Amino acid sequence: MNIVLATSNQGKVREIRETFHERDIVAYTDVIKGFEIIEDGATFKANALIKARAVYTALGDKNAIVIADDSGISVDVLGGAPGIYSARYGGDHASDRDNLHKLVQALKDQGLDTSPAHYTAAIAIVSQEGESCVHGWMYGHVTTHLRGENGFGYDPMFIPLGFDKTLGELESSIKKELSHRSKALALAKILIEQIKTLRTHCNPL
Ligand code: ITT
Repeated sequence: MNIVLATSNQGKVREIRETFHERDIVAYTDVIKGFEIIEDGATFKANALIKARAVYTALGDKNAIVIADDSGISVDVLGGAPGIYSARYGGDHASDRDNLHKLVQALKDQGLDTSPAHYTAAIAIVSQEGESCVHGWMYGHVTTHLRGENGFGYDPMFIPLGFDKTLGELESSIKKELSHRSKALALAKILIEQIKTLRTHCNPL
């Protein structure tokens, strides 16, 4: 079973691989040359489907099952920003660090050092059986006091509900239990199992 991840974000690749425990799960850039995908959808779902479709088409392998993750952080006092623009918040070619510091500054500009916030992940699955998309969320708050090196992206400023440490400080096993991505992947796994069952027991479409 070829499960291909339509992402070039190594943080996502690591977390998705840990969840699936599958050896035959590969990043698409390990199979074909990476290419730019224009994420011009208006929602996480639309952008996840855009990425999964683009990679499924580029692979040219009809048996592939392509998974894409579109995700981001939404901060209440900023009206939900950066949301779907999380990867580009600090500019078109911004690094994770640039984005993080821009968000810290945006909070400080409001005279605040914390706000309720949440992460969203939309996971799209594209295969010859069709297209689907599932979601997961993680609630908590953001702080301007960056702490820890674990995780990636905005994790050093995000404190999950019920905790007093950032995802940068918490063990990766805790993030795995709580995260938006883990919740969406749990649903995605069910759909992938159905595809596997269909392929094992039914005639090819
Ligand atoms: P791909 O499109 O290649 O998958 P990307 O990094 O551009 O990679 P997105 O467009 O989905 O992915 O942007 C997600 C942004 O949200 C990016 O800045 C991440 O750092 C951030 N993000 C998403 N999930 C996160 C998580 O679990 N922890 C920290 N930051 C996260």
